[in-house]
Amino acid sequence: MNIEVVKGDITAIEVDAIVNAANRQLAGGGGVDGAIHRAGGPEIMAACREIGECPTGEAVITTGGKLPSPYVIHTVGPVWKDGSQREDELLASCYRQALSIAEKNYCKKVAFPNISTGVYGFPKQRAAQIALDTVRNQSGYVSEVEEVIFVCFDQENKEIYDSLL
Ligand code: AR6
Repeated sequence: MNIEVVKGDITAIEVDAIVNAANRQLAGGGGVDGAIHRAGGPEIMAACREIGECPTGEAVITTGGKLPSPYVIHTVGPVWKDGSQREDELLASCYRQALSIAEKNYCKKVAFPNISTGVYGFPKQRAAQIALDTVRNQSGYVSEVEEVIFVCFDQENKEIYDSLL
């Protein structure tokens, strides 16, 4: 599996599936979630309403609506408290579950945002290490997924990912 890091807006990227950092209600919100729903149009929200909710650490898939990528995989990251609330495990689960859904839908290229590192307050360095370790560990189990792109929106995350890679 090829792993790449870019800086930019995930809604502008053309892959098979982009991942959304959603909330459990799949209700839309700010950050990357807001950007994805704005750019993809109402079809994505309609599909989310049909699904209902998504527990923390799990993932669901919808159309990408008007986005350049045909699918959005919505995953719900943990809210950071103090590290003792299974935050690491739940964040790793987001990456694992999203990759597993990508695999089932024959997605070759998947783009991830830096889940939980915005409003949900997960420490960025710690989140990046978990993201990279989890994706690398899963690469042996997902044969359809050939490329994972980490799309960093802020410079700090981009520098962290570059240094870890
Ligand atoms: N493309 C890529 N990354 C982005 C973009 C974008 N267009 N916009 C922001 N980011 P956040 P969370 C980065 O807050 O912490 C929402 O309201 C951002 O810089 O979007 O998982 C949901 O509805 C940060 O590094 O998600 C939930 O309620 C990363 O995306 C809640 O926020 C994640 O920040 C989820 O919080």
